[in-house]
Amino acid sequence: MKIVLSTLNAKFIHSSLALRYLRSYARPSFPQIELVEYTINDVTMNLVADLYKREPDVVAFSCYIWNIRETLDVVRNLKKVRPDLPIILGGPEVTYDADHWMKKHPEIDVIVIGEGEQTILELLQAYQKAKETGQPPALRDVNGIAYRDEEGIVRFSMPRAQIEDLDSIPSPYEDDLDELNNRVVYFEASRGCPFKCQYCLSSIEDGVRYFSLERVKADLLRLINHGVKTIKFVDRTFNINKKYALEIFQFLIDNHRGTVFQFEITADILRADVLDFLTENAPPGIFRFEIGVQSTNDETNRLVQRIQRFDRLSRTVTQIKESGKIDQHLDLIAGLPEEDYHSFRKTFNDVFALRPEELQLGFLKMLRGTGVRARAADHGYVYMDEAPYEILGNNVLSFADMQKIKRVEDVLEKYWNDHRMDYTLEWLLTHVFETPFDFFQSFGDYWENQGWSRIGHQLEDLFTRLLSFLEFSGVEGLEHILSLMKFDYLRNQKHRPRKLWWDDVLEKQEMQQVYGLVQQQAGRLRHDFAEHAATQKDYFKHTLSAKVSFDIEKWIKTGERIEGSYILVLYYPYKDEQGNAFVVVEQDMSVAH
Ligand code: B12
Ligand code: SF4
Repeated sequence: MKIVLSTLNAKFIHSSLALRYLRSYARPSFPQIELVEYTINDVTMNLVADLYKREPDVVAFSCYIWNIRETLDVVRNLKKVRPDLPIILGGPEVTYDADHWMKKHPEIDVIVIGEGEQTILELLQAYQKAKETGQPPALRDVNGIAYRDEEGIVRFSMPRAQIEDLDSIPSPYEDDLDELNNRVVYFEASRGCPFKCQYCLSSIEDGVRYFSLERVKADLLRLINHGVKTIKFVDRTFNINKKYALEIFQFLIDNHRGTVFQFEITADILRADVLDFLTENAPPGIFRFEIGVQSTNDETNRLVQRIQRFDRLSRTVTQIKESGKIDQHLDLIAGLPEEDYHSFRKTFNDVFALRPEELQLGFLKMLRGTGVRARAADHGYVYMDEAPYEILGNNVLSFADMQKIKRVEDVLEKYWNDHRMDYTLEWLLTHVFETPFDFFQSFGDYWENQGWSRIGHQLEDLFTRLLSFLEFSGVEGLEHILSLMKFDYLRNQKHRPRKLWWDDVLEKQEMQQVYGLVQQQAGRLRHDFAEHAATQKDYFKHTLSAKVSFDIEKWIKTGERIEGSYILVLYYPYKDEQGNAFVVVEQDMSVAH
């Protein structure tokens, strides 16, 4: 029997862990099982044609919030050309409202509810038997599904118990590793979450189950040895079991070979000894933590049953940040119960104060099966009927407020999360605007008013647009801000930039004078810079100069701001770990310092 397991990933870079489990579980009985991954950007007709060509006896799709619409398009058309083909759906998006999906979409034959490994195996056996005997498949006997009886009425079989021993599922990463080249690999060490956050699907399952450490280590080693670049652990709260987490951290520290590992952790329960261990031993750039903060409003957290100690979370995030070894990505959700615009502004500022490398601002989605969706009326929620079920407002947050917050998100992504101008932003956020949120809000509003959200941008545009906003806002000390913008622009590029976006570029004669001064300073330059400053030709090929209004070099080293007419000289090329070397000289042609 030929079986096709398929899904539409959010982007090409992603891969489906669920399908790999299903395949490894069913393959001993069904060697002719094929796994086919598409993306949601593929054209429906191409997918239908590709699936048709494979001539499957059964096809099954893995369904999530990001692909349900496109999957149903494929399913509808596939059924038209292959009315005999049994179509099975599974995954979190169809698990919690199977009745709704079955009734609305007659082309679906079966929906698998919850964990899929044992269920798909039994289903395939039922179809195999049906094929052999010419009888209809005995779906009623397969636990954990919704199906149609002979009259076409939607029925539910007995619920399926969870798999107790996760090690009984063969590894999804035993072979076929070439399929994962250039992809993010998702990895599970455990299933389930002990917490009950009411907006999250992981709150519904009970208990946490673990794969054995031997199994986890063997799988990780195989992936590392294969050269996988990024492994993302999908464990809901990786650090829930301290001993288990520590052993995996230690194993990865000993064996990482440059692979990057991402974890979702709960920062306020990360124990002090684990934290000390990580900040001392983690190799820089190898681990990355995702930390859901969502809200710092106590009443909101109480309403969604989220237990969180923000003071502890802050201490953890700060200690990790100070170690400089692990990048942190913090998440917020706008639109949670009783969090109005002002409360969200506070949440944002509380979290921004920790200066995470990345801050992601999401909007509440009313996922099928969650508590917030069941009690949506209590807080006056209105939301999209179709996936992704994003809210359009509630009793304390209007649609207009949400649009305002989206404008914050837009510039936050472009400016903070992209780290294009860290020095400039830090200055603006600490010296110029009342709070970080206010900066992102007013800049986001300006961006929208200028119509920039409808057009693309190049790197220089990010600078000229910020400058235009700052001029419009009449901020004080613009010359210093402009100096930092020039510095950020020049220091972040691997190659000597061709385009300069400011007006006061140096004249040729000025540049020659600066060259003379830099040359005299050879002793305090990085050695490759000093070497290239030896001849004028090399020097001009490898440097770029800009006028600045204070001695940025001294300011970075000592925090002292000495104002005057200075020239900043950036040296290219960029050196990994060290970036671009630079020096500042005084424009009256005596050397700064
Ligand atoms: C990886 C991931 C992503 C990736 C997508 C990867 C991809 N392939 O394209 C990215 C980062 C893009 C992503 C984004 C989002 N995600 Co996400 N994501 C996950 C995550 C962390 C892992 C999924 C996974 O592999 N799990 C492990 C597998 C083994 O478990 P499983 O998927 O549940 O599969 C089992 C069963 O469901 C079943 N099963 C699954 N498929 C099938 C198919 C068949 C045929 C059968 C029989 C059974 C079956 O069997 C499997 C094995 O037992 C989960 C959380 C989690 N830990 O599961 C959230 C999760 C899937 N995401 C979720 C959400 C809400 C989002 C976002 C909307 C978040 C946001 N930004 O607001 C976005 C959507 C983006 C968009 N474009 O719209 C929700 C799911 C909502 C839903 N109904 O689908 C989850 C569950 C998080 C949560 N706890 O609430 N996500
Ligand atoms: S949000 Fe995180 S901690 Fe809360 S239930 Fe979901 S996975 Fe668990």
